[in-house]
Amino acid sequence: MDRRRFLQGAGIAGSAALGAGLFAGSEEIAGLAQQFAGEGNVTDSDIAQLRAVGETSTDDFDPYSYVREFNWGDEIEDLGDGRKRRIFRIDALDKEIEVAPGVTFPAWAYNGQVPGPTLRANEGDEIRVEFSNASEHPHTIHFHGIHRPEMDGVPGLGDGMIDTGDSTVYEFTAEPYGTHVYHCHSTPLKKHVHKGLYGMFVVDPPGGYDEALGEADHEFVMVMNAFDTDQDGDNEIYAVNTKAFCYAEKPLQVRQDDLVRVYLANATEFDAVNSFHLHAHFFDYYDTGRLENRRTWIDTVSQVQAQRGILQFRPPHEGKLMFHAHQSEFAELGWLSFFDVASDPSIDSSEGRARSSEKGPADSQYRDDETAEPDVADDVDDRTRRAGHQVKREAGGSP
Ligand SMILES: [Cu+2]
Repeated sequence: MDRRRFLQGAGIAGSAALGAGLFAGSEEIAGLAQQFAGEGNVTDSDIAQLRAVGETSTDDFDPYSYVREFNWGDEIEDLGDGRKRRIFRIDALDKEIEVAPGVTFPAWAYNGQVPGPTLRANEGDEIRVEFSNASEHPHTIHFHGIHRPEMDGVPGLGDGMIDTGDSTVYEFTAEPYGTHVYHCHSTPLKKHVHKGLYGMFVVDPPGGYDEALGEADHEFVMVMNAFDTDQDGDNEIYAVNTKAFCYAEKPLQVRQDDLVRVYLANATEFDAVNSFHLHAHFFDYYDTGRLENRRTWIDTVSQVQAQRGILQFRPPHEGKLMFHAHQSEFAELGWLSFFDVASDPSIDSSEGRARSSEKGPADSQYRDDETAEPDVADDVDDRTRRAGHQVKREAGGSP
């Protein structure tokens, strides 16, 4: 079915004046984006043009919580040498989820959510994942990282595919550090991933990402995903974190000059590539979350399926800061969002910190100074601040 006709049929309206289905066309996006970038004076009706009609439901899954949540272990044991054993309990189940207002998708979900919970550990921690399958189909959990083959969560190795009602345990050391993903590896693979069985697995470097990259004011998890709601092998809805346009409807709150860190992954099936484009500013990117895989000062990054990395920047201006897939079609079909940058320091942006640092690197003694690269953090900090101040001076009209 034609994607736009589908969306019109689904009752998602866009800018009537522009005659588009769900969303303003790409030229209009550019025009609005320019306006947003230059003025920071976006009105509510401007924003309304850039999202689905109807309200994002948070009953089945709350993308506003998910984006800041890290699970450091459902149970944590101290191994006595500075490391922890982190025990995660994950089940798979079948669940209907809402991917846009009024549009549902029959998902298979880890712990009843798509994406699954963001698991987090320090490099060297022992990981124990207790997996049980309450779904009607056989599933696995395949973790990216270094581990023995029988812990790989693929058919034919170890316990292989876990049947309905069965369970297994995956045990491995959290290595190497980086931003990883986990997903089901049952066959047919494409279907099992597309149905929603994926999530992020963040392994901090020695000392933690804050020590390596500077103390973040916000850590956001963003999984780019898409849904084939009419089962024709092509996606109808695109998003970060499942709900089309959710962060356009309710932008992510940050403050001017805050250090924003985004853990980004691509879980999109059926399309070879997805991307993240930030408006009106540039960022540093660390592919796979590795400090040595650094690309400095870019504004667009592409990821193939399962590719992931860290984006980091400090917004220099107050106002709405747009970000979206630079595949215009994906943006029009739901993968478009905003940061709302406030200049008011009284706005509390500490929630993300409180959640992300809980049980985190601060309570770990596990360090390996030879691999720590604190210089990167200073460098990033200096450069982002310099750039911000430079832009501010230009905006103020002084030489
Ligand atoms: Cu599966």
